[in-house]
Amino acid sequence: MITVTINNQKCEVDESLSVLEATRKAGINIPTLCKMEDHPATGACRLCVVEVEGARNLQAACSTPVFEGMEIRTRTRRVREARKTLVELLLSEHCGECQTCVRNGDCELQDVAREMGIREIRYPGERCAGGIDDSTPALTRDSGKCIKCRRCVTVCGEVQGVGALFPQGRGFSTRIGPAFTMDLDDVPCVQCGQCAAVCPVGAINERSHQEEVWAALQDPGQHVVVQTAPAIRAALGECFNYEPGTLVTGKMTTALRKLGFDSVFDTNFTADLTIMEEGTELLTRLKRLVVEKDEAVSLPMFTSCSPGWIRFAEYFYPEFLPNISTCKSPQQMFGSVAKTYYAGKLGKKAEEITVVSVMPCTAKKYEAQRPEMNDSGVRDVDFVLTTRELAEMIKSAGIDFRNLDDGEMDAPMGLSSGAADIFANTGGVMEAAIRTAYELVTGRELPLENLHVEAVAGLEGIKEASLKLENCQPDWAFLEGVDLKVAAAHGLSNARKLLEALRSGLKEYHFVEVMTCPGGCIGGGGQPRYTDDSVRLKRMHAIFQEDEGKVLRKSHNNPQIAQIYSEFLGAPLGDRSHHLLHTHYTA
Ligand code: HC0
Repeated sequence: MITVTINNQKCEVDESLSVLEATRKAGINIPTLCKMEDHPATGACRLCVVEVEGARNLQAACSTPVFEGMEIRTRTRRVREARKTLVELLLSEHCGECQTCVRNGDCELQDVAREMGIREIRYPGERCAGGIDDSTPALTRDSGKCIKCRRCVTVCGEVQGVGALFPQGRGFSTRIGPAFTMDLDDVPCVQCGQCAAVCPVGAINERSHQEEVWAALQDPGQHVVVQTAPAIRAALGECFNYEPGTLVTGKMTTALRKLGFDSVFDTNFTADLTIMEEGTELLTRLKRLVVEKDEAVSLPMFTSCSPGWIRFAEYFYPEFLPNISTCKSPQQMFGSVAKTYYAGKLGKKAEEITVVSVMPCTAKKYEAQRPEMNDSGVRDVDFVLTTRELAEMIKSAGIDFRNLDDGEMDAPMGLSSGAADIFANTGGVMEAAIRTAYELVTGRELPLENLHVEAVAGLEGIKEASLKLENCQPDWAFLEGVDLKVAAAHGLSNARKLLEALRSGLKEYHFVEVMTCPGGCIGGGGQPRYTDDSVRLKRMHAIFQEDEGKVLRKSHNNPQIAQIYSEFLGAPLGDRSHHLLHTHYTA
């Protein structure tokens, strides 16, 4: 520890801290529009300037380390005027249009301008070159609103390992975007929306589907079905001032009914269905390897539920496409069974059902419009709302979310196990699969108090586990003694590391889970802003709480899953399942 003086107060601080971190620990908030928790400083916005005794110029607090005896002043007239001028200059070139901006009321630039008491633009002049890029189904970019903070550049390049966005030009002419000012759809953007999740202003957002959903809800000829992803229930509350990690499953269900959805169902139901299909597929691949000695079988098998990951593999690692499970994601399985199985129960045609998804992920908007996702005969999922969009719809409908009673989801696609809940967390699909595979293969029940696979839980980028299969049931005797090796990666730069290790032969696994976003879906690009590791951990904890609070905790024990197989699908990987629930990907 070292001693520094902050605004004439002596403080003991860790010598590894920056001035920004040290002042925050001392309870002093310094504004910044570029620094992100969990990422090194870029010093791009300069809004965090402070005076340091002995230094001629003001110093950026985010990128200045503390030292013994340092004297820091955070609120002198010189500091306040410099910060105010910086914000005024940003506002002078920013195409704000605050009243009509999608970020009105949720904009970090608006917040600092208000906190600094800025009431006029003192330097009116040339505005940044605007330009809307709405080339992708998931995201829209508005360059005129960009403040060049470079947060999107950091997450796209370093966290996701994609590098679709970077700064070009200098000074006033600097543009952040794809190379040669191309559109996002022209470059290998995976549409994960992590850029939109960190953008402090309205420069990158999800493409809104709210108006289309309102129109469907008003259409008497449509039966409008909604499904909610596992991660929504642990984050939606943040839009209504609940602490991160507050579960709002029941209130969310009631709010969806009040919005006018005819049936309120759960993507978790098809997460359970995924475990049945994907587990069967994995065991089939293992049988080909072990019994038939088929060296051509593609192992490890990768999970297929995260559409940003699918796009990433298609762009960067097409040789691994045969390794990706043929299972559609739970979102897409839901759409195809809603428009066939459920439509049949209602006596309706697929065309008379509108399927709306609420997802934490912007890439789900892209996934829903992929040409192969129409096995019901029409588009399986019509519209995808992010968590943020659902919150906006609830607010604009005047629903008092905090005072809603808890509701229950409908049958026959609203019941799910705790194994489906944990799909939302990195490592969760793997754990859910292990819960079922272990019981099916060994015939032994896993005790409820011992379900978690600690080795694949948590925020470490790549996690590994192995499971020795012993005393297998006669049908699975070929797996006797097999050491099942599994791994889970989240954040695409971690997926890239794992794929490189596989490619070079450094690692070998049987089954690998890849989730596009850091932390898994709980950290999706459509979740409430702002998400850092502390928020991710709280949401993950809430998801485990949801799982642990259920009587039903294993996918194969879900009676509605048994019902859909007996009434409609037949068996996992059977003909109808194959047609409705599976697909394949090509580069
Ligand atoms: Fe996910 Fe999913 S768990 S991708 O992260 O598998 O978005 O929450 O809905 O489809 O179930 C997202 C979350 C889902 C799907 C499920 C999977």
